[in-house]
Amino acid sequence: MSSNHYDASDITILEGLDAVRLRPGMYIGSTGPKGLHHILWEIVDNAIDEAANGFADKIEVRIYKDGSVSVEDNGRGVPTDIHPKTHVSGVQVVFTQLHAGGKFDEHNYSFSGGLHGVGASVTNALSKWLKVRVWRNGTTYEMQFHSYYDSAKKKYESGVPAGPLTDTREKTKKHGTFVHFMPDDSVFSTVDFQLDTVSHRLNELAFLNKGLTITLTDERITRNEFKAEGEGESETAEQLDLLGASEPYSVTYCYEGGISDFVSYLNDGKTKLYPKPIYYKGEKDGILVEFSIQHTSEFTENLFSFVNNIPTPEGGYHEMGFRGGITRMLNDYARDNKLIKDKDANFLGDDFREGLTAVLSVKMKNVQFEGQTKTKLGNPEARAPVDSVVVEGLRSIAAMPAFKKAFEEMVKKAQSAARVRIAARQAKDTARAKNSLDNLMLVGKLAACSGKKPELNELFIVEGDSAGGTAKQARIRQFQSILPLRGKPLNVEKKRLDQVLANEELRTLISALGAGIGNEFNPDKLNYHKVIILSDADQDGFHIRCILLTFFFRYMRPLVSAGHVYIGMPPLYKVYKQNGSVEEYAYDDNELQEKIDKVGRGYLIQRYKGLGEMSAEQLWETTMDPARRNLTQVTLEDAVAAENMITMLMGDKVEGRKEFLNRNANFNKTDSFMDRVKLKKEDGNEEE
Ligand code: TSJ
Repeated sequence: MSSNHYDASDITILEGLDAVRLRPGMYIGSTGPKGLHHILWEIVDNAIDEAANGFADKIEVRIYKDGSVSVEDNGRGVPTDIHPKTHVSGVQVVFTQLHAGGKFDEHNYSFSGGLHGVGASVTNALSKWLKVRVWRNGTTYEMQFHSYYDSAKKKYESGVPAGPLTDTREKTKKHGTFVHFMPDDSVFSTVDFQLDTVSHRLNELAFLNKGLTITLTDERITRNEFKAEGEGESETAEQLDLLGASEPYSVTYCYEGGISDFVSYLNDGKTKLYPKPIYYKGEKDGILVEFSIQHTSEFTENLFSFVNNIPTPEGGYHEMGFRGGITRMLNDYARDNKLIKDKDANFLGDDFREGLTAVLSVKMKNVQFEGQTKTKLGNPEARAPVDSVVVEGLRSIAAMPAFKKAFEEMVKKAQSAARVRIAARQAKDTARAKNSLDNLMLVGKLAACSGKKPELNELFIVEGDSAGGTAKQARIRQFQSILPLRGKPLNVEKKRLDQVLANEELRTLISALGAGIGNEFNPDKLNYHKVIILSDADQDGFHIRCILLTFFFRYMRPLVSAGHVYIGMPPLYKVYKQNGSVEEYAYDDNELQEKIDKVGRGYLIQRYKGLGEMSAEQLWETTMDPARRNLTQVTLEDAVAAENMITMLMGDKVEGRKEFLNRNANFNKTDSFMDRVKLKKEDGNEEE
């Protein structure tokens, strides 16, 4: 009857995995590209934990030609001994029990949880097959799982062990874990791992885990093919051989400086106020706090925060603690050093944050993520410990002679920021007064909707008066507002708030949105929950889109991080028949071919050079009708990439821009700020 016992425990285990397959969204958010990558991150997180505990310093990720992926670390190896209660190996537990993570790591330093942290069993449940190899105790263990349709039982079996964990008797000194799996194409809408998504995230993880070496190899593409994408030309055959260019594309990330290198990377191409980023790591009340800062000559704040290695673009209590700590310490420092007169007021936090680039990485248990995109830390208990570690860290660094100059520069910058703040306040009051006078004029520009529910309302920012006019005719007045833009708005990169407010086009936009600007931006006051940029699919249109995104990113970041910004995608072509019997729209060249094939003989093609060429009816059915249009949401999933892109595209550092555009022109993906902007670069344009 002992085999019965085994079966029984086996069945409960399988029921767990069946639940995952039944409702994958509950465990990984979606079955789209995000969900697909999620099951890879589940595995990577396990290896990262092992590294964070100090048992591994190398992680290798490999994407194979058949679309499968593997992750290997050089840690202790997943425990292989038989669990006394369940009578199965540790490896089997990890891959067949939901949330098995906690079983082994009670005594370890593990902060998995939150967005990821559903466990490796979820990856197993959603894979066609999964193979594990563990090097441990001087030998090599192997185990396999698979998922298949059982026609006798008329149901899907998920993540079933093909056999028990076996000792292959292959002696080795090696230790570590290797997991190789094939995502199930009957679960996911796409099983195509995106090289740029995977490499961005691994790069980020390398920054966040100082000294950890992460290698990514993509066997689907050679080094030369990768290079050619970036440069538009390739080497001769002999040159290729010398470079090993026919080898698979491979990249290694390792940062001895950790998040301090991260800050240097973010500030690449900017003018720094002091040469080296400041770095500190401390712990308080069970919360680990690591931060690095460096000021530049720019005017906006750039804080990239993470909780348990997960980006938190919507901020939260850790950011509040961080900002509070900086303000408190620097005001104290300024007073102690007589940089503020006894009778003068303290600096405001904003003054210290002008031109600040910072990375904050917090590690804690029981994280609560909140916000529109669940990327905001909702644990109030994080605030005070972060604040106090920041104060303690900055104090100890300020006491070091080598950093004296840096702190003096910070206060100097704050002094100039404070001066401008006072001037800007006056400019803003004028702008406000002017705006109220302008309101009548504004009505002329903005065709406001009649509905009063911001969550339903949409604001279309349309390039050009003529397209603006068409959009006004096409819209549904109840919930769609149209704001036509005359010419190009001001490029706000490197502009101060007072200069931004002096620009009429942007003022109109700010007042239409109704939520303020800069640090006073309040998303609760927004008049529109969808802000849709509608520009032509040409160079100028791309540039206008970049300018608007830069404006939102620099001065209304919560608008972007909460997912309120969208890019409207007008079609590039219409394929039709003379007699009017067929009309098909195509949004890119591939689709054009599809539509031509679909329409058959005797078709005509119209190429739209701009929105202005469309009739109201065409604009409505292709671009504005919620049921048929093709909107792309701009999100801050990759705020770091967005930051780099903006510095590169919109700033004054020209070098690198062309290569950057070429490199990114071929990716055609769906959900980050970058990608949106990448779409337009289809023609490989450099603007300006
Ligand atoms: F979860 C997983 F199986 F998918 C996976 C786990 C995948 C990969 C690539 C690595 C790992 C992993 C797990 N690497 N290292 C570990 N370590 C343990 O599981 C481990 C080893 C020893 C002990 C111990 O207390 O002796 C504890 C743990 C958690």
